[in-house]
Amino acid sequence: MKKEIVLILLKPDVQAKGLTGYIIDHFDRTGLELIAMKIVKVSKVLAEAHYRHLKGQPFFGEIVNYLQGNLHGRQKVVALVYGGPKAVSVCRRVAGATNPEDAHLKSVRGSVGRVTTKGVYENMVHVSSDQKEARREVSLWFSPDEIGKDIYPTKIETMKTYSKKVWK
Ligand code: DAT
Ligand code: MG
Repeated sequence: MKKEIVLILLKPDVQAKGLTGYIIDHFDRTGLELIAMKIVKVSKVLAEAHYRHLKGQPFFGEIVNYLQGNLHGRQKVVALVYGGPKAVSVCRRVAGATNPEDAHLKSVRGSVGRVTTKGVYENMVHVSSDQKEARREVSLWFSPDEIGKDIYPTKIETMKTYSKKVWK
């Protein structure tokens, strides 16, 4: 069976509620391969790029705010890449429906998500919707050398001037 790749994000309320391990456990128990994982501080630019296809929706500002952690005082997201047969549909089932009130009760969103009185879907996880989106999202959140295997084509770029933060 053809293997798929999926990007999962644990949104900042997952850490604020102490549910990081609980939620990763749900995805891990699927038997899919955990390919990469890291913690990311989410800039506005990154959050807007992630949700760029939803620009123009009335809730765009709120979901960018939510992903950045501005609603929960934790400016961090856990990003994971899983791979395996039917990874997208398997992980979307684990996550549950977009609106936590519609999500089945044993799903992540159905069990620990909520809709705020302001109407924000605090649905705790992002899961890629298809293989095209997964590639765009994984490329946005991870560099090739953060992923142990070549899941997408890479190239070598030689920089003339290059500076980066290193340990003192
Ligand atoms: P999903 O995250 O299930 O793939 P999506 O990609 O359509 O859903 O939307 C991205 C996020 O935007 C979603 O996680 C929650 C928010 N959202 C979507 N539809 C919404 C709505 N009608 N009202 C409020 N927030 C919404
Ligand atoms: Mg989506």
